[in-house]
Amino acid sequence: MASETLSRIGLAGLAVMGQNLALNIAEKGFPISVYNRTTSKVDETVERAKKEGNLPLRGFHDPKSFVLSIQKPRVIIMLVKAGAPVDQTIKTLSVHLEKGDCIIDGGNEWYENTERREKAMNDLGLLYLGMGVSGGEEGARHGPSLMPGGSFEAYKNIEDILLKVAAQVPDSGPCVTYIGKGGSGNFVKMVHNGIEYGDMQLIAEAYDVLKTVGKLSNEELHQVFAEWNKGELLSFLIEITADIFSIKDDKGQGHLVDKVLDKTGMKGTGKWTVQQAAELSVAAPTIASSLDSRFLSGLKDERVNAAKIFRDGGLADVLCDQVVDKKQLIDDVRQALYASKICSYAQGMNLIRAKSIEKGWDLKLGELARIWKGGCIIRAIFLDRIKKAYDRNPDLASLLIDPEFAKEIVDRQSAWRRVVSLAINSGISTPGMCASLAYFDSYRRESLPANLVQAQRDYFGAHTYERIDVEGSFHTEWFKLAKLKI
Ligand code: 2AM
Repeated sequence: MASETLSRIGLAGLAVMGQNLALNIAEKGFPISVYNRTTSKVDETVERAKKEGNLPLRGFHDPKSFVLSIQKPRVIIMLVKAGAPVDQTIKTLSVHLEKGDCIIDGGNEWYENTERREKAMNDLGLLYLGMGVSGGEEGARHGPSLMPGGSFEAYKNIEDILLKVAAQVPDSGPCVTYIGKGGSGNFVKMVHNGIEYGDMQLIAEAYDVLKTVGKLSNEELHQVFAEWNKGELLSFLIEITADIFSIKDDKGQGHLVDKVLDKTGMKGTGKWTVQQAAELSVAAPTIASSLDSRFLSGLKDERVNAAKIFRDGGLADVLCDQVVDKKQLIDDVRQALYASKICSYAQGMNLIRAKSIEKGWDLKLGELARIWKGGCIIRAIFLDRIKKAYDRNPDLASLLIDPEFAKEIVDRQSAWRRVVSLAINSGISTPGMCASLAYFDSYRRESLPANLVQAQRDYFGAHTYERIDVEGSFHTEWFKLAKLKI
């Protein structure tokens, strides 16, 4: 095949994300070959490429001709289900690849799988990248946020493509950067998803307080969120939330949101984030509370039963019948949401930093905030502030103590406490907002009651303790002393 007829890049795996990313790459002027195990999806993609402007995309039904249609060094992006399908696809493709060629996994893969595969590929003389892709269908088609990690050489081979296909943010550039070595791209994407869980939970709590305590209608909620989307909370998630409140039910009366079953699904990256937080001994209570909330949401039948038991037992929803000043409540909830969000991002960023230190990845937290400003689900104006905080001080121990964020929290803390207190007194759970506030209240205190826990540990387990006034490690026979006193 003459080199001018070869494609610049290949993409295997043509489900929603794969199809859209392939069309995006083709639209940016990079001839692309595509392949999928089930060939009907190949034909579907070729049809779409024709319809969407005769884009330079060619489909292949067999892996060999697919691989051979790509110019060397070959680069193939793979967007198949994480886990075993990735291994199977690598096997299918790699037999036709040659030294210096590269496979990029664009799925939500566990970072250690990427590291294992990178090693195995290296042994064959092949390069490997694990690339987080965020932005859903729309992002993949028109500009996602890309988080590539692994072989730097492989990254350099396709940097020109990635810079063009990624979301473009004015004054901030394309939403892609080389993340770091090994599985760092997947890890960062995983934490991004954990942060996304936190954001969605906090927004849901704001909705619950406004709806259940403030008695706001869906029309009012639509207006409130649309208004919030003009200020400090401006973000994709607030925008889509405003939209959701405006949609009428197509199968009956009222709004569709009220007909959606209150059970949240999940695919695993949030759980991984919380597991990693525990592994690394990093507190991430807001993200953990969002995961717990999804678990509890899944217990619909149990909750229906429990609601009946407590209603029959006399605990009715009367708690929610407090009279509140709507305007004040809306303003307070906005501030509580913003302050809670700062704490959630502080947790996510510290988790990434802890992993970066453990693995020697040398990740740049400010750069991550920058590439999340567009394309991805957590895109928000607020990320610019995070980037600036790390620009001011790359070694910032926590976003909470950046002078600007510290001031923002202090300015909002009265409203934040009012909302959380009101929710607690009304019997409305706000686990994310409460977790964020408790995180802040623990972090900002010079002294915690941990002295007592350490004393207990020394009492029953001789675990020793340190003193505030004398260096060293101490043990006390607490039991004997207590008995002597009697
Ligand atoms: P399919 O269309 O042939 O099912 C998301 O499910 C994507 O992963 C689809 O493109 C799907 O291909 C692909 N996929 C899932 N399991 C796979 C496997 N074992 N081998 C190759 N591709 C697979």
